Amino acid sequence: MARTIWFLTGNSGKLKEATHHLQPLGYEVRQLIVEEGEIVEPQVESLEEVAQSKITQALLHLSDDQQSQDMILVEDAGLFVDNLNGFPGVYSSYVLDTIGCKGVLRLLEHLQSEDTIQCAQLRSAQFQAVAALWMDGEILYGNGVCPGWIALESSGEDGFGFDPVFTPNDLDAFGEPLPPGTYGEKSVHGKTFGDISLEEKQAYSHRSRALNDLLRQLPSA
Ligand code: ITT
Repeated sequence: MARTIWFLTGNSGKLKEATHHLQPLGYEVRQLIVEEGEIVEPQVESLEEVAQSKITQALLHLSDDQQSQDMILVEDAGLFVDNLNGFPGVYSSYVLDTIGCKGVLRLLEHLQSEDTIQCAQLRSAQFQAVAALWMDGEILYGNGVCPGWIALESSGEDGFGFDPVFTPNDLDAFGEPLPPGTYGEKSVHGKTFGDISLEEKQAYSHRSRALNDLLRQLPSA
């Protein structure tokens, strides 16, 4: 019988992505639905600490039987802008809800250059993701990074969150990200995540990388 993984998330896109990765390995992914406001996102320094706290809170929603047989998955992500010392980072959801993409663009208004490469370097940023899986009393962590830069203006209707202002770096032939300004086998040609399809985004996605990192540590069900 497939072992159940309870995924604590309010984001249906994330649920779909995790099912896509974990079902072929013999796991059944189910959404752990918790009433709004019941899960508190702690004000801590790292994505791993946020994930750990969410797992502790999620455990309270599983019965003893479920705790002995099932697993819990959480994922946390954020946008880290180098010239803002990593802000908004762990505060990404809050910053998106308050100042939004426009506010982030305004914070970087003084960082511009006619030279595209220099501009990308001045405005460099990365999405980071942590996928954490609780199993048999222990937590496994997977990490994923997507380096890129903050565009000069918002663009595109696809995606969510900071997608309309984020352009990922090119990838090499092995799918690994290159430094800003380096041409690679795969490129969005200066478009933002908001301009490309979800399928195309997968190749660059911090979340896919974090899940794959986790899967490498996981025994087959
Ligand atoms: P949970 O219910 O699972 O917590 P969430 O939608 O709150 O899902 P995260 O905590 O993973 O999402 O991400 C925090 C914020 O970071 C999220 O609100 C977005 O603003 C931003 N973010 C994360 N990944 C992103 C991506 O791929 N594209 C654009 N913005 C992203």
